[in-house]
Amino acid sequence: MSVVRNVELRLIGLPLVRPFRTSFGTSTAKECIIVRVETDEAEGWGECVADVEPGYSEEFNEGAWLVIRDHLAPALLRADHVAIDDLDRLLGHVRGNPMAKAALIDAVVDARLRADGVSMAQWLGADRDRVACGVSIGITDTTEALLEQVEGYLAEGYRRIKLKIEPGIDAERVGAVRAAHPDIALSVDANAAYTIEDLDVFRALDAYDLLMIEQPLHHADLVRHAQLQRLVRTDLCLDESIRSAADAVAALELGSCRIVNIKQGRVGGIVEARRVHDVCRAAGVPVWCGGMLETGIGRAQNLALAAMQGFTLPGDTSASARYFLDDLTAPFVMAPDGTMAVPTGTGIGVAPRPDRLAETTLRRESLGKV
Ligand code: OSB
Ligand code: MG
Repeated sequence: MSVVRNVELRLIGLPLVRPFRTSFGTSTAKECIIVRVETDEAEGWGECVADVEPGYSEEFNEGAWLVIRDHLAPALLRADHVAIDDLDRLLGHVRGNPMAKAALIDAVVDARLRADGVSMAQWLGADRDRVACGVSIGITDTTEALLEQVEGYLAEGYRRIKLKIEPGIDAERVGAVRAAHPDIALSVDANAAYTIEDLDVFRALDAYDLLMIEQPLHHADLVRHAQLQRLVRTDLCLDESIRSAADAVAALELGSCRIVNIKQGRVGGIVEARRVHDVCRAAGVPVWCGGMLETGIGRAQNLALAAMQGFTLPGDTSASARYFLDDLTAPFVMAPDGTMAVPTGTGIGVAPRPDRLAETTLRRESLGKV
């Protein structure tokens, strides 16, 4: 148990090495909220995975900033003491907003673990010290440009290639990549851009021996996903649809997917992410660690999570260099065999480099004990 003395919010901006285009928009820079929590015992860091626009989910940076500043952080700053097991209760008066909650919860957990001298992977009971890495490739203007990126990432050692698709840029593109690379682990991610009316596209994708089709339909439509899963051979994987362990229970009971993408930031933090993992593992459903183009802070958390037993597929846990020329933390490097080391230091094992944090900070606000 500890006392939360200060919560500092920073909006930071980092240029991306290349634009990232999905079915819901294009990003040229990473802009996110970094939370620093100071307790009487230690400091902790968290990253909010929301973006500038509410395109992936309803959450977005400006909204998340207000929710954390005016509704979530005050609840922790008012409390006499805060333990990890208290977090759900202390923050439960705020509905939804899992990304905002995750940033704060992860920072508190990080501080707790640093004070206890335990790494996040240890705390999660993760036994792996390296994880297998995949890479997510944005929609490109041409098939040639896509093939070039695929070549480059394969040469670096990535163990799974995920292609973003959208209506009109799908089966043919995927077919071209599959023809060039008959044996690679390949998947696609639609970010909810299709409807059940697009069955022809999914039937066409069935021919390319994909590892999975990620989030084909609207996030709230578990029933249609179950219908689609019965109509295609390829495993469906849910990302946007799974915002809690309860969502995972519903999706698995309905048969809406056979694989789950776990993003701690999307489900409300590392504590809930662990519950999603446990639900899937008990059901024998493979999971993998998704990503939201995180800086080194979120990346460290993702690597600890991905080291858990149920994570049997390569994650979107790519190297810092895939996103940034100069990360917020020391760079995360992938070995030529396509694996990355799980941080071993206490808590998430990394912290922002003070100079890099200072030069990327766009706005800052400090909230003291009330
Ligand atoms: O749907 O998995 C997604 C990035 C931003 C928003 C949503 C998604 C993604 C990715 C990139 O696919 C994953 C990563 O490399 O961090
Ligand atoms: Mg996705």
